[in-house]
Order: sequence, then C-alpha cells, then structure tokens
Amino acid sequence: MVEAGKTYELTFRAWSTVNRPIRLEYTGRPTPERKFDITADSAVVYRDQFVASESGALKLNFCIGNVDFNGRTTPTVTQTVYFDDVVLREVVEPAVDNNPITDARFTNDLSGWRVHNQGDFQPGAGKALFVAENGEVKATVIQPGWEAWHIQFYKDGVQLTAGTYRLTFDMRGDVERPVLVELSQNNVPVDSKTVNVLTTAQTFEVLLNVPTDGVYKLMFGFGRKAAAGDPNPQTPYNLYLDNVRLVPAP
Ligand SMILES: [Ca+2]
Repeated sequence: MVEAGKTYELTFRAWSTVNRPIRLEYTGRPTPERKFDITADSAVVYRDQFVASESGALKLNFCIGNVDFNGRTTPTVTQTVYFDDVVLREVVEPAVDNNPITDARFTNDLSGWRVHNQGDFQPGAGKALFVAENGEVKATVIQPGWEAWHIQFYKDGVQLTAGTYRLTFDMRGDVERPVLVELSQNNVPVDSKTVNVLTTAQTFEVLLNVPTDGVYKLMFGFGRKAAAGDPNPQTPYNLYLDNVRLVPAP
C-alpha cells in the first residue's frame, strides 16, 4: 500500500544475459513508468524514488518484452532476465535533522541549490544541464571543460562550526569519472576530495575539515580536470547525485 503525498523508494537488482532496457509500470506514480538499462552485472542495485500521487495498493509490473529506451532496443536473441531483492520503502524525513545541507534529497526539484557553468562565460569550457529526475539530480555533461570547477552544483550559506565533518552522498554515472567535492569560504577552498564515480550506484563518504566557524559553500565539481589526466568520455553523459549529508565526524 502507498499513501498519496508520501515519498517512496523502490530498489531491486536485475541482470540479464544480454544488455537491454527494461520498463517498470507502476500505479500511483505521477509518471507511471520508468526505464532502466540492465547488464550482466548481478550486483547492480537499481533505484527509483517517487511521491505517490494516489493512495492504494501499488501494482508493480516488470515489463521485459520489447523495450525501446532512448534508441536502445531489446536484442532479439534468446535471453534470460533475473530479478531479486525488490524492496519498496517509505522515505521518512527526520523531524529534527542535524544535516546543514538542506534540500538534499531532490524529491521534487533542485531548490536551494545553484549551478555554475563556466561554458556560459568562456568558449569551450565546462557546461552541463541539471534537472531533478526521479528524485535525484541528473547532470547531463555537454562539455567537460578542463577544470573540475568549470561545472559546479553547489549550495552556499552553509553555516558550520569548526571541526571535521563526514560528507556522504550517492552517485553513479553513465560513465566512470572523477568528481570533486569542495568546501570553500569567500571563494577560497578550505578542503576538497575527489571521488571516482562508477556506473554502479555507490554511497561515498569523505571527510572534510572546517578550519573556523563560519559560512561555507559546498560544491560538487563535475568538470573534467584535464591536467590531472581525467578520463574523457564521449559527451553527452549523465551523472546522478542524491542524498547529500554532512554531519560532524565522531
Ligand atoms: Ca532523492
């Protein structure tokens, strides 16, 4: 059963003897279907988040007939498709949350966050399109640029006291590539880390040091650091981000 207005997250594992798209049909979801590309990798957990548009029993239908997903089609060869660990859970926001990163679940939109594309100011520099889709941030990189900061998804006005913080977030990509996370104050970086985003979803955890009490900017840098030898996948490609959380490290 789902209840109108509440947020739910569906997770499942799926794999197939051939790479192919599948389609999930839902009842009670504003957009009543969602497509996924599945591969032979049985470890991949697929995830969808939605706000139920009506109350009632949720009917979930895994459609594995011929599926067309952005031009990717279902191979005609005989194939075996597997599903496992299908879980639907309600996403409950804690009444009191000590996460200073507000609006970090992206259930409906990207409010509270800002974007900087250096490519809007400098020819050929980094540029990406950001949307909230299926309860997460989808960044479509059009031009990777040559510095991580060329493409910024950030929140400013983050009030922090001095100390060490643990930043956690979920990311995956259509391609593998490094992503920068940086804390800065008045445009001066105070700490940063680089994580290597894979095509499978992962929860990343990095420690960031806040030197003094103050107001900070938390930035995800989706540009490509050319001088560091970052890989250069063919554009456009998507990077997905969700569940950003910053808490004092014990
Ligand atoms: Ca979310």
